[in-house]
Amino acid sequence: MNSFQEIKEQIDNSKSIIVTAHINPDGDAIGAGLAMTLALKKYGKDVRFVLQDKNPDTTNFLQGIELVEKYDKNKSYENDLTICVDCATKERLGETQSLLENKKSINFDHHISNTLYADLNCVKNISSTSELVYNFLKDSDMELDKSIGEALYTGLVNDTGNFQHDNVTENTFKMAADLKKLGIKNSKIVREFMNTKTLAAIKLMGKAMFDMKFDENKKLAYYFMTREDLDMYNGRKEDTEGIVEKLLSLDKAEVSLFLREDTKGVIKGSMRSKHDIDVNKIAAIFNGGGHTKAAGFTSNFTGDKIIEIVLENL
Ligand SMILES: [Mn+2]
Repeated sequence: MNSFQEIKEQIDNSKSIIVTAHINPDGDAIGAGLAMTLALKKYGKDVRFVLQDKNPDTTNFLQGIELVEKYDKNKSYENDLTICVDCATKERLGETQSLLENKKSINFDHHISNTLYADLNCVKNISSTSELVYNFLKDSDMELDKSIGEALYTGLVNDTGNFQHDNVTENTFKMAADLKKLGIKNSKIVREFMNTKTLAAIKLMGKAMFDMKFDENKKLAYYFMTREDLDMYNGRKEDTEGIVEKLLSLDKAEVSLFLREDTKGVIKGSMRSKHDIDVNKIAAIFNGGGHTKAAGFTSNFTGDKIIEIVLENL
């Protein structure tokens, strides 16, 4: 693992930097990536924020979000350093993994399943990549401002479920206090980012809750959302945010599984755990990963087959 100092030196020695993050970016990927981009800009660096996929609409309120560029494989990118945030494997970068070829690379992440794929790796078991990036920026004496603070706070809210998970430490609260001092509006961020839903998202949540299943033996609450379900409400992937957490709220559930058919034959799985069940291990069966209490995977098996395998392994 590389120190903040080594990473800072690499940044200082680079002329042109691209920050990137995982496909289907969530609030932490956007928060950490945007904060890094804005802070390096402020520091005087030539820096761009390039992603395979668009940022979720719930992050449109962030100042500087227009800096997000969609990766274009027909363009050549002349940067000499690529910084990856919140991305456990090279593959999860999607198309932007080509930005690691023939360039120096840095990997900032908090997933325990991280494969340390970059030249310099900074991976820590911490609430969020946003907390890690914050620690790095502070350690490097880089100046923060309200826009950077709001990006970082969005990442914290995303990965801690607005400060309700076990991954929140004393340091996470200290960071939040410091961001508040920068003038961030925490209630605005939570409303815009977490508590604003599309009609499709509300309908799909309702459908999932109505049709969910519970396995008494394995204490698994689960739901498989087919492509037809999604299409019925013109739902997009991001309209299913929060369903896996809601499934886990069932009193008797210890673990939850949400399956979503992204395209015919390709299913995205998300899992959450209340206490001791390690869902990172279950996700690994499908070559996925994440954290012990929150993990995900993508599979070509049928929904029924995935449910069967998960139940067998619980
Ligand atoms: Mn994260």
